[in-house]
Amino acid sequence: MTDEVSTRPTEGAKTPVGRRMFLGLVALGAAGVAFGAEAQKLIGNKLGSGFASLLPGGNHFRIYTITGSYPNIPTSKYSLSVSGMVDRPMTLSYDDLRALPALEMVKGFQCVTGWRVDGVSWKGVPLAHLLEMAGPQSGTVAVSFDSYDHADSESLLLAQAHLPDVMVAYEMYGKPLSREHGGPVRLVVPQMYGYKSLKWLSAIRVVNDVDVGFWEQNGYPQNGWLDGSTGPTNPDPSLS
Ligand SMILES: Nc1nc2c(c(=O)[nH]1)N[C@H]1C(S)=C(S)[C@@H](COP(=O)(O)O)O[C@H]1N2
Ligand SMILES: [Mo]
Repeated sequence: MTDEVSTRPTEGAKTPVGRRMFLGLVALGAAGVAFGAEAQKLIGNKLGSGFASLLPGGNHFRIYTITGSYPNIPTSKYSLSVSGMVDRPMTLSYDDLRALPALEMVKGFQCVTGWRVDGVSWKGVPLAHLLEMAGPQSGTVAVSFDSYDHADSESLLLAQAHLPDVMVAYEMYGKPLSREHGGPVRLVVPQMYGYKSLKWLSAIRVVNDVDVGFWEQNGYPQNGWLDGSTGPTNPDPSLS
């Protein structure tokens, strides 16, 4: 338990400012349960791109890991399962993924703790394409994501998961995605805060209920829209 508490703010473990901001955000997140959209707006204002400019060392990534280490998965051993309530469950190898029609995009990346990186180029497969291949069954509402770190987890509403820029990425800046950044394969959700972009992606599961992910259990909003981005949101106010 002690270990759990100390690993919670790991998002900012290497950046003391980030750690303080994280703890502040947990408080704001708790307020979010009570005040919903208002609190989320407050989070956006306090920690949005404007705030990022006040932090030292802008425009570069911080490397985050809940566990304190990075899973080591050779591409030859990598596999991604797409399962749950789907008509065609599948397991894809790294080569399978690379053989699918690829999407390339350049997007900003922003963490709730305030840092932001502009112009990040990614290459991968649109999540919508994988979902189409697997065939979500009727009555399903969300997609859950698991990590090879066995610690982080995330989820998106099915409608959010179908946004055209939500990507299962295997390249960053024109090179194979590095281990630190979640390689061989991570999720990238450019219109939401960075915590939604789960690293070391191991499984995609189509489900009929929202699984509350790691960061959400620690106070981050389920709908992690960046300031200025909106889209389908969960109607359950406790998951706003
Ligand atoms: N598996 C896993 N994925 C993760 C995290 C993590 O700790 N573990 N941190 C999240 C957070 S809070 C952010 S801001 C981004 C940071 O991505 P980076 O480590 O590539 O900079 O990864 C997200 N995905
Ligand atoms: Mo983050």
